[in-house]
Amino acid sequence: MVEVERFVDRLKAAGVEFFAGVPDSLLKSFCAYVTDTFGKNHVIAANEGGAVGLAAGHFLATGMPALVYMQNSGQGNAVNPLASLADPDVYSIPMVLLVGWRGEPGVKDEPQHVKQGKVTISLFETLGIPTEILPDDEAAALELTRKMVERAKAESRPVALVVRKGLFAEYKLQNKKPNIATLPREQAIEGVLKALPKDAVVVSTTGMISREVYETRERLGQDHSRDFLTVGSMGHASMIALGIAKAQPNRKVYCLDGDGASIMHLGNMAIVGQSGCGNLTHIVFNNAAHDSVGGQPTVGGEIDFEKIAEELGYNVLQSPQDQYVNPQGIGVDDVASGMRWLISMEEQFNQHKSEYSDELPKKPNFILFKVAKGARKDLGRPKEPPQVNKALYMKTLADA
Ligand SMILES: Cc1ncc(C[n+]2csc(CCOP(=O)(O)OP(=O)(O)O)c2C)c(N)n1
Repeated sequence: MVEVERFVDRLKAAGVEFFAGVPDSLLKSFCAYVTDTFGKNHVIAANEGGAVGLAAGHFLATGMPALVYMQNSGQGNAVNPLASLADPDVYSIPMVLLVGWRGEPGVKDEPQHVKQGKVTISLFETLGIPTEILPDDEAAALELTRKMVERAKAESRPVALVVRKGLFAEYKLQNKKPNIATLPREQAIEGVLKALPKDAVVVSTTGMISREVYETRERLGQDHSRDFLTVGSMGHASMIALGIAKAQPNRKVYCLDGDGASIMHLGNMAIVGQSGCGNLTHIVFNNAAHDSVGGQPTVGGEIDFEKIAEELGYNVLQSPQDQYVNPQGIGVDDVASGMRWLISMEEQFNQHKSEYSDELPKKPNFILFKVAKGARKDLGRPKEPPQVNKALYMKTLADA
Protein backbone atom coordinates (compact mmCIF):
# COMPACT_ATOMS: atom_id res chain seq x y z
CA MET A 1 0.00 0.00 0.00
CA VAL A 2 1.20 3.51 -0.80
CA GLU A 3 0.74 6.58 1.45
CA VAL A 4 -0.56 9.42 -0.74
CA GLU A 5 1.57 11.97 1.06
CA ARG A 6 4.77 10.08 0.17
CA PHE A 7 3.59 9.51 -3.40
CA VAL A 8 2.89 13.22 -3.89
CA ASP A 9 6.23 14.14 -2.24
CA ARG A 10 8.03 11.91 -4.72
CA LEU A 11 6.24 13.59 -7.62
CA LYS A 12 7.16 17.01 -6.23
CA ALA A 13 10.79 15.96 -5.81
CA ALA A 14 10.76 15.00 -9.51
CA GLY A 15 9.40 18.44 -10.46
CA VAL A 16 5.66 17.71 -10.78
CA GLU A 17 3.94 20.58 -9.00
CA PHE A 18 0.63 20.96 -10.85
CA PHE A 19 -2.28 18.52 -10.76
CA ALA A 20 -5.44 18.41 -12.89
CA GLY A 21 -8.03 15.70 -13.37
CA VAL A 22 -11.47 14.26 -12.89
CA PRO A 23 -12.05 12.34 -9.64
CA ASP A 24 -12.24 8.58 -9.41
CA SER A 25 -13.21 6.32 -6.52
CA LEU A 26 -9.94 4.31 -6.78
CA LEU A 27 -8.01 7.58 -6.53
CA LYS A 28 -10.22 8.95 -3.73
CA SER A 29 -7.39 9.28 -1.17
CA PHE A 30 -5.05 10.82 -3.73
CA CYS A 31 -7.74 13.31 -4.88
CA ALA A 32 -8.53 14.22 -1.26
CA TYR A 33 -4.89 14.84 -0.39
CA VAL A 34 -4.27 16.93 -3.49
CA THR A 35 -7.47 18.92 -2.88
CA ASP A 36 -6.37 19.62 0.70
CA THR A 37 -2.78 20.55 -0.03
CA PHE A 38 -2.40 22.00 -3.52
CA GLY A 39 -4.72 25.03 -3.61
CA LYS A 40 -4.40 26.90 -6.88
CA ASN A 41 -1.98 24.31 -8.30
CA HIS A 42 -4.84 21.81 -8.49
CA VAL A 43 -7.79 22.01 -10.88
CA ILE A 44 -10.71 19.58 -11.01
CA ALA A 45 -11.39 19.76 -14.72
CA ALA A 46 -14.75 19.44 -16.47
CA ASN A 47 -13.50 16.35 -18.29
CA GLU A 48 -10.30 14.38 -18.75
CA GLY A 49 -9.47 15.97 -22.11
CA GLY A 50 -9.61 19.36 -20.41
CA ALA A 51 -7.16 18.12 -17.79
CA VAL A 52 -4.70 17.11 -20.54
CA GLY A 53 -5.09 20.63 -21.97
CA LEU A 54 -4.33 22.15 -18.55
CA ALA A 55 -1.21 20.02 -18.24
CA ALA A 56 -0.09 21.14 -21.70
CA GLY A 57 -0.61 24.81 -20.78
CA HIS A 58 1.31 24.30 -17.54
CA PHE A 59 4.23 22.83 -19.44
CA LEU A 60 4.23 25.65 -22.01
CA ALA A 61 4.35 28.22 -19.21
CA THR A 62 6.81 26.50 -16.84
CA GLY A 63 8.72 23.87 -18.81
CA MET A 64 7.69 21.31 -16.18
CA PRO A 65 5.35 18.32 -16.56
CA ALA A 66 2.03 18.24 -14.74
CA LEU A 67 0.05 15.26 -13.48
CA VAL A 68 -3.33 14.37 -14.98
CA TYR A 69 -5.47 12.00 -12.93
CA MET A 70 -8.53 10.16 -14.12
CA GLN A 71 -10.63 7.01 -13.89
CA ASN A 72 -9.95 4.79 -16.91
CA SER A 73 -13.53 5.65 -18.04
CA GLY A 74 -12.03 9.02 -18.92
CA GLN A 75 -9.40 7.62 -21.30
CA GLY A 76 -11.76 8.23 -24.20
CA ASN A 77 -12.16 11.91 -23.32
CA ALA A 78 -8.36 12.21 -23.08
CA VAL A 79 -7.45 10.39 -26.29
CA ASN A 80 -7.99 13.35 -28.59
CA PRO A 81 -5.63 15.81 -26.85
CA LEU A 82 -3.17 12.99 -26.07
CA ALA A 83 -2.95 12.00 -29.74
CA SER A 84 -3.27 15.39 -31.40
CA LEU A 85 -1.61 17.73 -28.89
CA ALA A 86 0.74 16.02 -26.44
CA ASP A 87 2.04 13.18 -28.66
CA PRO A 88 5.68 13.29 -29.81
CA ASP A 89 4.39 13.43 -33.42
CA VAL A 90 2.70 16.75 -32.64
CA TYR A 91 3.86 19.15 -29.85
CA SER A 92 5.63 16.51 -27.77
CA ILE A 93 4.49 17.59 -24.33
CA PRO A 94 5.53 15.69 -21.20
CA MET A 95 2.96 14.84 -18.55
CA VAL A 96 2.21 12.03 -16.12
CA LEU A 97 -1.16 10.30 -16.35
CA LEU A 98 -2.42 8.65 -13.16
CA VAL A 99 -5.23 6.28 -14.05
CA GLY A 100 -7.60 4.37 -11.77
CA TRP A 101 -8.08 0.87 -13.21
CA ARG A 102 -11.75 0.00 -12.84
CA GLY A 103 -12.74 -3.30 -14.39
CA GLU A 104 -9.27 -4.82 -14.21
CA PRO A 105 -9.59 -8.30 -15.73
CA GLY A 106 -10.10 -10.83 -12.95
CA VAL A 107 -11.45 -8.24 -10.50
CA LYS A 108 -15.25 -8.14 -10.19
CA ASP A 109 -16.68 -4.77 -11.16
CA GLU A 110 -19.81 -3.12 -12.59
CA PRO A 111 -20.76 -3.81 -16.25
CA GLN A 112 -19.81 -0.33 -17.48
CA HIS A 113 -16.21 -0.92 -16.40
CA VAL A 114 -15.69 -4.35 -17.95
CA LYS A 115 -14.75 -3.33 -21.52
CA GLN A 116 -12.81 -0.24 -20.47
CA GLY A 117 -10.90 -2.33 -17.93
CA LYS A 118 -9.91 -4.84 -20.62
CA VAL A 119 -8.53 -2.19 -22.97
CA THR A 120 -6.96 0.24 -20.50
CA ILE A 121 -3.37 -0.89 -21.02
CA SER A 122 -3.67 -1.73 -24.71
CA LEU A 123 -5.28 1.65 -25.46
CA PHE A 124 -2.24 3.42 -24.05
CA GLU A 125 0.03 0.99 -25.91
CA THR A 126 -1.78 1.77 -29.16
CA LEU A 127 -1.20 5.45 -28.49
CA GLY A 128 2.48 4.73 -27.89
CA ILE A 129 2.28 6.00 -24.31
CA PRO A 130 4.76 4.22 -21.99
CA THR A 131 2.58 2.62 -19.30
CA GLU A 132 3.36 0.95 -15.98
CA ILE A 133 1.13 -0.56 -13.31
CA LEU A 134 2.12 0.76 -9.88
CA PRO A 135 3.21 -2.11 -7.61
CA ASP A 136 1.72 -2.52 -4.15
CA ASP A 137 5.11 -2.22 -2.48
CA GLU A 138 5.54 1.44 -1.55
CA ALA A 139 9.28 1.75 -2.13
CA ALA A 140 8.98 0.07 -5.54
CA ALA A 141 5.98 2.26 -6.48
CA LEU A 142 7.82 5.45 -5.54
CA GLU A 143 10.93 4.44 -7.47
CA LEU A 144 8.85 3.55 -10.54
CA THR A 145 7.08 6.90 -10.27
CA ARG A 146 10.40 8.75 -10.19
CA LYS A 147 11.65 6.82 -13.23
CA MET A 148 8.48 7.47 -15.21
CA VAL A 149 8.56 11.21 -14.50
CA GLU A 150 12.17 11.26 -15.64
CA ARG A 151 11.17 9.38 -18.79
CA ALA A 152 8.34 11.84 -19.52
CA LYS A 153 10.83 14.70 -19.21
CA ALA A 154 13.68 13.02 -21.12
CA GLU A 155 11.49 11.93 -24.04
CA SER A 156 9.08 14.90 -23.78
CA ARG A 157 5.96 12.72 -23.95
CA PRO A 158 3.03 11.59 -21.83
CA VAL A 159 3.58 8.52 -19.66
CA ALA A 160 0.93 6.60 -17.70
CA LEU A 161 0.87 5.09 -14.22
CA VAL A 162 -2.03 2.69 -13.70
CA VAL A 163 -3.50 2.30 -10.20
CA ARG A 164 -5.12 -0.91 -9.01
CA LYS A 165 -7.94 -1.00 -6.49
CA GLY A 166 -6.68 -0.60 -2.93
CA LEU A 167 -3.22 0.78 -3.81
CA PHE A 168 -3.47 4.02 -1.86
CA ALA A 169 -3.79 4.05 1.92
CA GLU A 170 -6.85 5.89 3.18
CA TYR A 171 -6.67 9.67 3.42
CA LYS A 172 -9.84 11.57 4.32
CA LEU A 173 -10.61 14.99 2.87
CA GLN A 174 -10.18 17.70 5.54
CA ASN A 175 -11.38 20.82 3.72
CA LYS A 176 -14.90 19.72 2.90
CA LYS A 177 -17.09 22.32 1.20
CA PRO A 178 -20.41 22.82 2.97
CA ASN A 179 -23.61 21.46 1.44
CA ILE A 180 -25.49 23.89 -0.82
CA ALA A 181 -28.87 22.46 0.31
CA THR A 182 -30.40 20.06 2.80
CA LEU A 183 -32.76 18.11 0.52
CA PRO A 184 -31.41 14.55 0.09
CA ARG A 185 -31.00 13.72 -3.61
CA GLU A 186 -32.85 10.43 -3.24
CA GLN A 187 -35.91 12.24 -1.84
CA ALA A 188 -35.86 14.71 -4.74
CA ILE A 189 -35.63 11.77 -7.17
CA GLU A 190 -38.50 9.95 -5.49
CA GLY A 191 -40.65 13.10 -5.63
CA VAL A 192 -39.93 13.52 -9.34
CA LEU A 193 -40.61 9.86 -10.22
CA LYS A 194 -43.88 9.90 -8.27
CA ALA A 195 -45.14 12.89 -10.26
CA LEU A 196 -44.21 11.84 -13.80
CA PRO A 197 -47.02 11.05 -16.25
CA LYS A 198 -47.57 7.30 -16.84
CA ASP A 199 -46.25 7.22 -20.40
CA ALA A 200 -43.18 9.40 -19.71
CA VAL A 201 -39.74 7.84 -19.98
CA VAL A 202 -36.60 8.62 -18.01
CA VAL A 203 -32.94 8.75 -18.97
CA SER A 204 -30.80 8.98 -15.84
CA THR A 205 -27.11 9.73 -15.51
CA THR A 206 -24.04 7.77 -14.42
CA GLY A 207 -23.45 7.02 -10.75
CA MET A 208 -25.68 7.31 -7.74
CA ILE A 209 -28.52 9.10 -9.51
CA SER A 210 -29.28 6.02 -11.62
CA ARG A 211 -28.83 3.76 -8.60
CA GLU A 212 -31.34 5.88 -6.68
CA VAL A 213 -33.78 5.84 -9.62
CA TYR A 214 -33.54 2.04 -9.61
CA GLU A 215 -33.99 1.70 -5.85
CA THR A 216 -36.85 4.18 -5.78
CA ARG A 217 -38.79 2.16 -8.36
CA GLU A 218 -38.21 -0.96 -6.24
CA ARG A 219 -39.43 0.86 -3.12
CA LEU A 220 -42.52 2.11 -4.94
CA GLY A 221 -43.25 -1.39 -6.24
CA GLN A 222 -42.82 -0.20 -9.85
CA ASP A 223 -40.91 -1.95 -12.60
CA HIS A 224 -37.86 -0.52 -14.40
CA SER A 225 -39.29 -0.47 -17.90
CA ARG A 226 -39.42 3.33 -18.22
CA ASP A 227 -35.90 4.10 -17.02
CA PHE A 228 -32.77 4.03 -19.12
CA LEU A 229 -29.99 3.89 -16.53
CA THR A 230 -26.98 5.36 -18.29
CA VAL A 231 -24.47 3.43 -16.19
CA GLY A 232 -21.46 4.68 -18.19
CA SER A 233 -20.76 7.45 -20.73
CA MET A 234 -20.81 10.24 -18.15
CA GLY A 235 -22.23 13.51 -19.47
CA HIS A 236 -24.17 12.01 -22.37
CA ALA A 237 -27.55 11.28 -20.74
CA SER A 238 -29.07 14.48 -22.15
CA MET A 239 -28.01 13.49 -25.67
CA ILE A 240 -29.58 10.03 -25.28
CA ALA A 241 -32.75 11.74 -24.07
CA LEU A 242 -32.64 14.12 -27.04
CA GLY A 243 -32.27 11.22 -29.48
CA ILE A 244 -35.44 9.68 -28.03
CA ALA A 245 -37.32 12.99 -27.86
CA LYS A 246 -36.60 13.69 -31.53
CA ALA A 247 -37.62 10.22 -32.68
CA GLN A 248 -40.82 10.25 -30.59
CA PRO A 249 -42.05 13.86 -30.48
CA ASN A 250 -45.26 12.90 -28.65
CA ARG A 251 -43.43 11.11 -25.87
CA LYS A 252 -42.44 13.03 -22.73
CA VAL A 253 -38.77 12.38 -21.99
CA TYR A 254 -37.16 13.29 -18.66
CA CYS A 255 -33.40 13.42 -18.30
CA LEU A 256 -32.22 13.12 -14.68
CA ASP A 257 -28.72 14.53 -14.64
CA GLY A 258 -25.95 15.43 -12.18
CA ASP A 259 -24.00 18.68 -11.97
CA GLY A 260 -20.67 16.92 -12.57
CA ALA A 261 -22.05 15.08 -15.58
CA SER A 262 -23.70 18.15 -17.11
CA ILE A 263 -20.54 20.18 -16.60
CA MET A 264 -18.42 17.40 -18.11
CA HIS A 265 -20.09 17.99 -21.48
CA LEU A 266 -21.81 21.33 -20.94
CA GLY A 267 -21.93 21.84 -24.71
CA ASN A 268 -24.66 19.21 -24.84
CA MET A 269 -26.95 21.67 -23.07
CA ALA A 270 -26.54 24.14 -25.93
CA ILE A 271 -27.66 21.47 -28.37
CA VAL A 272 -30.67 20.47 -26.23
CA GLY A 273 -31.55 24.14 -25.68
CA GLN A 274 -31.64 24.76 -29.42
CA SER A 275 -33.23 21.41 -30.34
CA GLY A 276 -36.82 22.59 -30.57
CA CYS A 277 -37.87 19.53 -28.52
CA GLY A 278 -40.62 20.71 -26.17
CA ASN A 279 -41.21 17.09 -25.11
CA LEU A 280 -37.85 16.93 -23.32
CA THR A 281 -37.34 18.00 -19.70
CA HIS A 282 -33.80 18.17 -18.39
CA ILE A 283 -33.56 17.99 -14.59
CA VAL A 284 -30.22 18.66 -12.90
CA PHE A 285 -29.65 17.54 -9.29
CA ASN A 286 -26.91 19.88 -8.19
CA ASN A 287 -24.95 18.93 -5.06
CA ALA A 288 -21.83 20.80 -6.24
CA ALA A 289 -19.93 17.54 -5.99
CA HIS A 290 -18.84 14.37 -7.75
CA ASP A 291 -20.71 12.52 -5.07
CA SER A 292 -20.58 9.09 -6.68
CA VAL A 293 -16.77 8.91 -6.53
CA GLY A 294 -16.06 10.55 -3.17
CA GLY A 295 -17.72 13.98 -3.03
CA GLN A 296 -14.93 16.05 -4.63
CA PRO A 297 -16.17 19.54 -5.50
CA THR A 298 -17.49 20.62 -8.89
CA VAL A 299 -18.02 24.26 -9.85
CA GLY A 300 -21.76 23.55 -9.51
CA GLY A 301 -21.87 25.60 -6.32
CA GLU A 302 -20.57 28.68 -8.12
CA ILE A 303 -22.41 28.66 -11.44
CA ASP A 304 -26.06 29.45 -12.12
CA PHE A 305 -27.45 26.45 -14.04
CA GLU A 306 -30.85 28.10 -14.52
CA LYS A 307 -29.34 31.20 -16.12
CA ILE A 308 -27.13 29.07 -18.34
CA ALA A 309 -30.10 26.93 -19.41
CA GLU A 310 -32.19 29.99 -20.15
CA GLU A 311 -29.47 31.57 -22.28
CA LEU A 312 -29.06 28.30 -24.15
CA GLY A 313 -32.73 28.27 -25.13
CA TYR A 314 -34.45 26.12 -22.49
CA ASN A 315 -37.76 27.03 -20.90
CA VAL A 316 -36.63 27.23 -17.26
CA LEU A 317 -39.40 26.09 -14.90
CA GLN A 318 -39.61 27.26 -11.31
CA SER A 319 -37.97 24.53 -9.28
CA PRO A 320 -40.38 22.78 -6.89
CA GLN A 321 -37.90 23.83 -4.19
CA ASP A 322 -38.54 27.49 -4.92
CA GLN A 323 -42.30 27.03 -4.72
CA TYR A 324 -42.04 26.73 -0.93
CA VAL A 325 -41.48 29.48 1.62
CA ASN A 326 -39.03 27.26 3.49
CA PRO A 327 -37.22 25.26 0.80
CA GLN A 328 -34.83 23.78 3.38
CA GLY A 329 -37.56 21.80 5.07
CA ILE A 330 -39.12 20.07 2.07
CA GLY A 331 -39.24 16.33 1.39
CA VAL A 332 -40.55 13.74 -1.07
CA ASP A 333 -44.21 14.75 -0.98
CA ASP A 334 -43.45 18.45 -1.44
CA VAL A 335 -41.24 17.69 -4.43
CA ALA A 336 -43.93 15.43 -5.89
CA SER A 337 -46.70 18.02 -5.54
CA GLY A 338 -44.43 20.77 -6.87
CA MET A 339 -43.64 18.61 -9.90
CA ARG A 340 -47.32 17.74 -10.44
CA TRP A 341 -48.14 21.43 -10.42
CA LEU A 342 -45.44 22.15 -13.02
CA ILE A 343 -46.66 19.31 -15.22
CA SER A 344 -50.30 20.40 -15.02
CA MET A 345 -49.36 24.02 -15.80
CA GLU A 346 -47.42 22.83 -18.82
CA GLU A 347 -50.36 20.72 -20.01
CA GLN A 348 -52.77 23.65 -19.61
CA PHE A 349 -50.37 25.90 -21.49
CA ASN A 350 -50.01 23.41 -24.34
CA GLN A 351 -53.77 22.91 -24.61
CA HIS A 352 -54.31 26.65 -24.67
CA LYS A 353 -51.55 27.05 -27.23
CA SER A 354 -52.92 24.34 -29.50
CA GLU A 355 -56.25 26.23 -29.71
CA TYR A 356 -54.36 28.95 -31.55
CA SER A 357 -51.61 27.04 -33.29
CA ASP A 358 -50.85 23.55 -34.57
CA GLU A 359 -47.29 23.84 -33.49
CA LEU A 360 -45.99 21.91 -30.50
CA PRO A 361 -43.99 23.83 -27.92
CA LYS A 362 -40.47 24.32 -29.22
CA LYS A 363 -38.46 24.76 -26.06
CA PRO A 364 -37.20 21.92 -23.88
CA ASN A 365 -37.82 22.42 -20.16
CA PHE A 366 -35.19 22.77 -17.48
CA ILE A 367 -35.61 22.15 -13.74
CA LEU A 368 -32.91 22.54 -11.11
CA PHE A 369 -32.82 20.86 -7.71
CA LYS A 370 -30.21 21.88 -5.18
CA VAL A 371 -29.49 18.79 -3.11
CA ALA A 372 -27.25 17.64 -0.29
CA LYS A 373 -24.15 15.53 -0.80
CA GLY A 374 -24.21 11.95 0.36
CA ALA A 375 -26.30 8.85 -0.13
CA ARG A 376 -27.64 5.99 1.90
CA LYS A 377 -24.87 3.64 3.05
CA ASP A 378 -26.88 0.63 1.85
CA LEU A 379 -27.71 2.05 -1.60
CA GLY A 380 -27.89 -0.88 -4.02
CA ARG A 381 -27.13 -1.24 -7.69
CA PRO A 382 -29.29 -2.36 -10.62
CA LYS A 383 -29.69 -6.15 -10.45
CA GLU A 384 -30.31 -6.67 -14.16
CA PRO A 385 -27.50 -6.29 -16.70
CA PRO A 386 -27.58 -3.25 -19.05
CA GLN A 387 -28.88 -5.29 -21.98
CA VAL A 388 -31.94 -6.38 -20.01
CA ASN A 389 -32.53 -2.72 -19.11
CA LYS A 390 -32.21 -1.81 -22.81
CA ALA A 391 -34.63 -4.50 -23.98
CA LEU A 392 -37.31 -3.55 -21.42
CA TYR A 393 -36.92 0.13 -22.22
CA MET A 394 -37.15 -0.42 -25.96
CA LYS A 395 -40.32 -2.41 -25.43
CA THR A 396 -41.80 0.58 -23.60
CA LEU A 397 -40.74 2.91 -26.41
CA ALA A 398 -42.18 0.55 -28.99
CA ASP A 399 -45.61 0.75 -27.32
CA ALA A 400 -47.29 3.85 -28.70
C1 LIG B 1 -15.69 9.91 -18.39
C2 LIG B 1 -15.81 9.58 -16.95
N1 LIG B 1 -15.03 10.18 -16.05
C3 LIG B 1 -15.16 9.89 -14.73
C4 LIG B 1 -16.07 8.97 -14.30
C5 LIG B 1 -16.18 8.59 -12.83
N2 LIG B 1 -17.44 9.12 -12.27
C6 LIG B 1 -18.55 8.35 -12.14
S1 LIG B 1 -19.82 9.17 -11.46
C7 LIG B 1 -18.88 10.58 -11.27
C8 LIG B 1 -19.42 11.80 -10.60
C9 LIG B 1 -20.72 12.26 -11.12
O1 LIG B 1 -21.02 13.48 -10.52
P1 LIG B 1 -22.43 14.16 -10.68
O2 LIG B 1 -22.88 14.08 -12.10
O3 LIG B 1 -22.37 15.51 -10.08
O4 LIG B 1 -23.40 13.23 -9.86
P2 LIG B 1 -23.36 12.88 -8.29
O5 LIG B 1 -22.47 11.68 -8.20
O6 LIG B 1 -22.84 14.07 -7.54
O7 LIG B 1 -24.79 12.58 -7.96
C10 LIG B 1 -17.59 10.39 -11.79
C11 LIG B 1 -16.52 11.41 -11.82
C12 LIG B 1 -16.87 8.35 -15.29
N3 LIG B 1 -17.81 7.45 -14.99
N4 LIG B 1 -16.72 8.67 -16.59
